[in-house]
Amino acid sequence: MRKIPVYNHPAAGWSALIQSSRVLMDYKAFLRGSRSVFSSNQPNGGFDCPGCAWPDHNSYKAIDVCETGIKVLASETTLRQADAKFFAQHSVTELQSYDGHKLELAGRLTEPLYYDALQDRYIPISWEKAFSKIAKQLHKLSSPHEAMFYTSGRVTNEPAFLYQLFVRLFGTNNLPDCSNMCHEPTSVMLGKQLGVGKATVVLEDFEKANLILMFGQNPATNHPRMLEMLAYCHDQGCRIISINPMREQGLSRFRNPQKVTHMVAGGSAPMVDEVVQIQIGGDVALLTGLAKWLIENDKLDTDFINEHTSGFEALRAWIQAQIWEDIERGCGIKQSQIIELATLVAESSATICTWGMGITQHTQGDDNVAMITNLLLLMGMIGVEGAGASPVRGHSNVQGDRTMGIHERPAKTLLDSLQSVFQHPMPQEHGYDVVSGAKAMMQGKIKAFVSMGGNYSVAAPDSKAIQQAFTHNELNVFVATKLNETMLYPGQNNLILPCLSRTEQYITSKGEQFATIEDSMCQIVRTQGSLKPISDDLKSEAQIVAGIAKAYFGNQSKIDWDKMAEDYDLTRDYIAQAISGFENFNYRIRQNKRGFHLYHAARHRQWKTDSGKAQFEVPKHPITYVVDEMNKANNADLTKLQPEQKQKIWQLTSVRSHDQFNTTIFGYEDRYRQTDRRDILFMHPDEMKRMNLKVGDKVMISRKDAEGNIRNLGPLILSEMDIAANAVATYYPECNDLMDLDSHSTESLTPSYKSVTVLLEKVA
Ligand SMILES: Nc1nc2c(c(=O)[nH]1)N[C@H]1C(S)=C(S)[C@@H](COP(=O)(O)OP(=O)(O)OC[C@H]3O[C@@H](n4cnc5c(=O)[nH]c(N)nc54)[C@H](O)[C@@H]3O)O[C@H]1N2
Ligand SMILES: Nc1nc2c(c(=O)[nH]1)N[C@H]1C(S)=C(S)[C@@H](COP(=O)(O)OP(=O)(O)OC[C@H]3O[C@@H](n4cnc5c(=O)[nH]c(N)nc54)[C@H](O)[C@@H]3O)O[C@H]1N2
Ligand SMILES: [Mo]
Repeated sequence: MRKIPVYNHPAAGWSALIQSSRVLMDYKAFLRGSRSVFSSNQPNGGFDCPGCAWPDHNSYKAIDVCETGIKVLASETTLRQADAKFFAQHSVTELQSYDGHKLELAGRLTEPLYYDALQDRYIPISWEKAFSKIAKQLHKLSSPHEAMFYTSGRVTNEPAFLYQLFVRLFGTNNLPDCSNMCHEPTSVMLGKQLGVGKATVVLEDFEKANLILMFGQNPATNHPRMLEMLAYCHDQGCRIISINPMREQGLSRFRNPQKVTHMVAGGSAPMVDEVVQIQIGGDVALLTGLAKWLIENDKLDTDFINEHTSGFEALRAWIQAQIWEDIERGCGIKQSQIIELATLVAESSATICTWGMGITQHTQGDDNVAMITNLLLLMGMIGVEGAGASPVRGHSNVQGDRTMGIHERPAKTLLDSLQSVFQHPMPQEHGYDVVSGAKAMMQGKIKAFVSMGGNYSVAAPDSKAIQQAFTHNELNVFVATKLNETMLYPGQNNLILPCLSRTEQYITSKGEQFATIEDSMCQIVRTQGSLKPISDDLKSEAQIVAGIAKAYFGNQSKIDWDKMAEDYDLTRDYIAQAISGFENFNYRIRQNKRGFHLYHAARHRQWKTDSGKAQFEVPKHPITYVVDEMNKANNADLTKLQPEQKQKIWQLTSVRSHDQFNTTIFGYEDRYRQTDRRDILFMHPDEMKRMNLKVGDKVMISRKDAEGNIRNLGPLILSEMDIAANAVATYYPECNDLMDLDSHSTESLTPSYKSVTVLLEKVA
């Protein structure tokens, strides 16, 4: 086997700091940015980093921030301005030709804008006129269900609560959000199996774990602050296993910016003991193998199973019916290696399973989460110290937005509660999620689109078709900090409403306001910006919701929207009444600088499920699902082909680079994967050799979508990567036109971004 060149500088450490200050310089944000870095994620006020949702560590360090956080901050605190002058110089047609990075460099939005079709430009409009235009268009709709209100997970709790309240009083549950594309399988399956769709662990559990199984996650790039915790766990003797088709370089060594010995003496800590290099989409098969061995060797926590669970017999029967040959074929891992791993699970008294997008973004994403939860239940690993389920969320407040009621399929209890607090009937019928909403827009059933942050068309599959659909809408509204592609496909009325960012001060008639977020482990913490806003013409997201609500309802609304937007204490008092777990919100958020932990029944072995017990779930797809799909596409059984014959069909996954935050592209480099461009296709060198390909070759990839249409992506440049055989990877979001809206997980409807079967062809 050929050796793959590895990134041999430890993750984080000096190179990360140098890299981040380069970004700060690039963004002309150094002064604003470096000031904000030092006040982020600090226990004594400051703001919660708008990067990822990993919790703040308790150790009160000088900086609890990371390279990604610094880039996100630089992007937010930049002095570059996409102002009226910028939009006068650039037509929308011209801006359509910009890539994500070039749009990002345009800078912060500074004043409200509307699209003038004659000039093909966005031009300034007053806030008042903007609100009344929106209200007029919303009134024109023949039903509130013709409007859709998207949210991206950076929005803090208080404005999120006001936003969902406005949308429901307007009359619809059309509240898709970025969760639909992210951890929805987690929320759905943990909800079904444990009664709470959230992590059962807190940060301190990591310190007590002796085995961490990390499924489909790349924390070195996406949750760098998690590395510090992993390095600590590793130091304590905890075993850390990464289950991933890619050997992610950032995980092999880590230099801790908080440790003088690491930074000065050049030390570093290894982090991952072993990589189980699974086939894409092979997690259910691997987990089935683990469960099979544990069941057959009497390694289960039978007391826990008897007392606390339901559905064990059905799961056991299903698992026993699975044969090792299918298990190996389904995950690409040998039985002996699976048994080694199962032995570690059996010996561990405290196991945590963490997971990311490598688990959720599959057709069988719900099954993946169900099998992880099943494993934890088999071993009695819920509700004990040092153990549990740790889905790691992406956006910094994606979990909180859901708790605040941003949900297209709201629980009856939430609607009843809102109804009683606000003395107004709430819409009962389920609304559109990201996938069904995009389809509805294409069919003309949605005529108005409002987004609270995010970049809907680019983040979702079938981007170009969604962008076309936008051009037919009667109204498109974007509440945002930065310009992005979705704003560039105008329909009849289009407005960009610029908002304050999290790093900026929010001062109202009631004084300086702080907001709150919920991290990935259910901790509610406060966040307060300290920078002077980039422009005097910005409003907070809450003020924008209030402006739209007042313009729409006129004096018919019993709610004093302005008062709630200007006084977050008042909003928090309503949240305390309407949302379970937030009793005495204003008091508790001030009691402790680290905020408070939301009550999580499953942590206490109370099961708010249909059966009243923790629930085992039998997977809905065969464990060889992905291999079968590839075989179907190849029209032959791959395993029976000679290696040189099985050349054309690949399983494609999409990943994030070190220089991006979702659709925001900071630059073209991906430090740990050693590339400096984004039109890349990663492949194992052995596979390249087998296929007569070499690094630098150009390839096109294509696939047949559910409707039988051929979709293409490329040309892409081949690059080496230690990745499983049959697997190739490229960067999100540029690949999203290859993806279609019909491939998604069963119940949670999350697009299958992490496994699509593709054909590969070399081009000149
Ligand atoms: N710097 C940076 N940080 C971010 C973001 C960002 O874009 N940039 N985005 C934020 C958001 S919203 C999110 S959701 C998180 C995402 O954080 P991650 O979940 O770490 O995201 P991805 O880069 O999509 O990569 C997931 C991993 O899954 C692996 N994988 C792919 N297919 C499979 C499979 O079938 N099985 C298994 N076991 N693994 C598989 C890939 O090799 C990759 O290592 O990060 C957040 N933080
Ligand atoms: N192929 C593929 N596709 C994917 C994924 C994948 O792994 N592969 N991952 C999916 C995942 S996990 C996610 S979460 C989605 C992300 O989908 P989104 O959340 O929709 O996308 P972002 O790129 O995070 O949104 C960035 C935009 O948000 C706005 N913004 C930034 N900060 C603020 C703020 O403070 N307030 C407001 N109002 N606006 C702000 C800016 O205008 C910026 O352009 O993408 C999904 N798409
Ligand atoms: Mo995400």
